[in-house]
Amino acid sequence: MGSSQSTPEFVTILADKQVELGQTIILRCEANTEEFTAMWQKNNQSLACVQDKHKIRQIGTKCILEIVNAQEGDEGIYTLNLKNSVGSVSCSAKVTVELNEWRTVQWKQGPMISKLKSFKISNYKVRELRYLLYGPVGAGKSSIINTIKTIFEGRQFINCLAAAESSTSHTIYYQKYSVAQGELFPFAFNDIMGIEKEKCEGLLTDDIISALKGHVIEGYTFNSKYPLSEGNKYYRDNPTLNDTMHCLVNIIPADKLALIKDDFIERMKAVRAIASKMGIPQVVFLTRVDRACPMTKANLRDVYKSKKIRDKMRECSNALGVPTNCIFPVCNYHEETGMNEHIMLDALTQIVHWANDYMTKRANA
Ligand SMILES: Nc1nc2c(ncn2[C@@H]2O[C@H](COP(=O)(O)OP(=O)(O)OP(=O)(O)O)[C@@H](O)[C@H]2O)c(=O)[nH]1
Ligand SMILES: [Mg+2]
Repeated sequence: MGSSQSTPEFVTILADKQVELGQTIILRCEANTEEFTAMWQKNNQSLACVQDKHKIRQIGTKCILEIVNAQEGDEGIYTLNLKNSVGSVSCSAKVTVELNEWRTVQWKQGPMISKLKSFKISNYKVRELRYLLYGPVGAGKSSIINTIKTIFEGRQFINCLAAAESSTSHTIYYQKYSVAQGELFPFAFNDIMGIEKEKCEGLLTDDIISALKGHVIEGYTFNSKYPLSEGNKYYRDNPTLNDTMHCLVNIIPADKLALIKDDFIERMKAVRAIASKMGIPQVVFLTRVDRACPMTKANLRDVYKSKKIRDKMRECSNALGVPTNCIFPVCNYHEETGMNEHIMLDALTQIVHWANDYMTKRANA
């Protein structure tokens, strides 16, 4: 009379798993009875078992799911449901598959700095390769200069005032920042007023183009209503190769990519189109990666293993039309992150060559 069966219960539950690409994922748990039917699900759908990939086993009260050769597509929430005639019970676990490093970096700071310091610009008349940093307000333009100067000059540099979070541009003067330690390093940066969110005011596209061409003289205060024009004392009529920019560096905050996309991308694209016409190399520095990815924040060396950052780079590439090999995730010096030279040095090592190639082409034109 009646059944002695009761709803199955878990004695041990599934544990979250983090594995490396290619490893075997083993999910296991144990019930208090053998009398149940087990059903595995992935992301709330019945698990579609693939031969030689998924192995489902039940050994007495134990349930095991093995997934061999872990790939990104194997990530998800796995649920095991145990059911008998009386009732059912389920438990879930998250599976994460770590990527291999998708960009290799030389993690030795000393040789990277020496190489950059001894880099010879191919035209002796050009003292520094010039980089124009351009991007939305608060993207981290000033912080990039501070970080670079701190790395190369060996002390924390804060002259290039980095702003507290705000929606209006903190940098309003056009300034050149050289880098020197005894002698000059072969690169200099111009930090320009950001593009502002509200009413899309801020730096006019015409001014950015003038800056790229070397017409803007340092000390000029940008005016969001009127572009700099000939006749102004800050307008350089005949810029030389020392005045023109040799590389456009678009600065995009990784943690705010979704927010800026609609508002600014069209403007940035317009500037890019003109820079392309001029043949100027263009790259993207994806800043604030520590804010966009907790794994990267915990260890900046994991930046090139982070799926979040890789996806941000793809998103950025699609939005701006810049190939991903020209996008560099960087992290600026910040009280939360401390110093983080390697990824910045890696980015610089790449872009000095591209700027030098452009300058050489211009010199020979
Ligand atoms: N956590 C973190 N914070 C950053 C990073 N880069 C910049 N910040 C912070 O973001 C804020 C804005 O940085 P700025 O360097 O002033 O940005 P900007 O692009 O020069 O801004 P405007 O001159 O106003 O256009 C500051 O509070 C910085 O400390 C980064 O890589 N990580
Ligand atoms: Mg600034």
